[in-house]
Amino acid sequence: MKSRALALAALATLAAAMASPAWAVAPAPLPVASYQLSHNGPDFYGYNDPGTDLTDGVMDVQVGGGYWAWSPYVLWDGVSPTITFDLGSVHQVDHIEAHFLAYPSAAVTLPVSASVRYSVDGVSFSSAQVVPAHDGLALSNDLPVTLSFLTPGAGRFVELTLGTPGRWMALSEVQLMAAPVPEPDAALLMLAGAGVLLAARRRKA
Ligand SMILES: [Ca+2]
Repeated sequence: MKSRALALAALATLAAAMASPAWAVAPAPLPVASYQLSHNGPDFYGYNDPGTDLTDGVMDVQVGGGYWAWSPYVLWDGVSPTITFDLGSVHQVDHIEAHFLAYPSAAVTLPVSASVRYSVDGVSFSSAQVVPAHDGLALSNDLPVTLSFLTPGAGRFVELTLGTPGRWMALSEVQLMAAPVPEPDAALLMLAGAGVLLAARRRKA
């Protein structure tokens, strides 16, 4: 009796979830095969990038002011770097999330703009979508800041250019977020699974 009540409760929850118009897969980061930098960071204190810093999942680390503690970040001083990501195959990108650290007393702030272009073949790129990076955000020292750039497009290659604030920028991770897609198949599969479970419990009882 108890298991039947549980199964019915599970079915009711499923039905409620399916009735919701928001039944869709939340945007998730697309796996990046590799990326290239137009400018790598300075080659001291780990300010540069061995080639994996921006996609290794390590982000929003606080540094406590120690030079070596900045090594999860790629730092640029007075340049506007272009980062070209290779997704391995063509994907639809909804928006881009870039994880920075602010440290205003050390002249580490945020980019003033982001410019994004897409390409299928890595040769011919779409025209640039330029967005302001932030809107007068109040910064404090050792503050992780995630900036979200709404620059949707499709391509295998995604080129992101960060407009320099004039001095330092510190970037730990870039996430290319997939466009959300409805997945009715997953809901049907779950419902079928619940039905099988309910039938099995009925046979047992
Ligand atoms: Ca990282």
